[in-house]
Amino acid sequence: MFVDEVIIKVEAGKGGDGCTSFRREKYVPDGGPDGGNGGAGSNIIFKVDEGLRTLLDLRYNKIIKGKKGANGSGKNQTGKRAEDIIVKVPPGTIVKDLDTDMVIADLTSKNSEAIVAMGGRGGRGNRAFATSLNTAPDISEHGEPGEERTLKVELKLLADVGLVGMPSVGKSTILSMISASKPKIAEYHFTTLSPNLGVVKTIDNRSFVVADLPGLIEGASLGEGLGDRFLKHIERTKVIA
Ligand SMILES: Nc1nc2c(ncn2[C@@H]2O[C@H](COP(=O)(O)OP(=O)(O)OP(=O)(O)O)[C@@H](O)[C@H]2O)c(=O)[nH]1
Ligand SMILES: [Mg+2]
Repeated sequence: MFVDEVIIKVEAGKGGDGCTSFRREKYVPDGGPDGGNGGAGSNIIFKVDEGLRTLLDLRYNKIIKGKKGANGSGKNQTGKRAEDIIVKVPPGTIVKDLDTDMVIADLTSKNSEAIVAMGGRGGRGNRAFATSLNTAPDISEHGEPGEERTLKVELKLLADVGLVGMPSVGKSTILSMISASKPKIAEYHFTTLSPNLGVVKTIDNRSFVVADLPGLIEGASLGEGLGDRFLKHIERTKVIA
């Protein structure tokens, strides 16, 4: 199934708590503060996977949560930072903050990635609070909460050429002739319900991507036929045919 718009919640990990601890050594009655800082919580990262073509996987995942960083401990040990959560998305994915409509990331190129929610900073341990006036602080911080956001994730296919036309004019047929793609072809209208992509190889060994779209009819902008929402996929093509 082709899914090109998903609303999803992301909650990055909370930072680990700082630690309150004092050095204990034989023959040293008053050891100094040695509580370590907490580790950072997981970032949530979206990363392009060239093998993906739809946002389908995200659809079953209404909420993505990061892990908490480890707490600091005595002997000035900093807690381990939590591993980042990597979410794979298809090339052409645009991530917006649902509340502000601001674009957080536009993931077009191979291997591009973006942090969509930042993990919380670890809290400071008591060692970090030591000053010349207070050499034995018994305070430490909690870790900060991770960033929480509701995202609108959209996919705009990255094709070089988009095939646009009335139903049953042979758009899918053309794609099947010039590329290895095998779209459904039939004599009834609206055979194609979601975009098909095909890679066309030229004689001089270059290639380009063609998108075959559903049929467009008069009144599509008012919702006739399959509507015109799928036209967003040709916003970025170089050629519309
Ligand atoms: N006679 C003739 N028939 C064709 C030609 N190209 C395609 N067809 C036939 O026209 C019908 C529709 O072709 P499709 O490729 O499915 O058309 P489409 O534009 O993708 O249609 P939708 O996906 O429904 O919008 C099929 O039965 C094809 O076999 C052509 O050049 N000549
Ligand atoms: Mg078709």
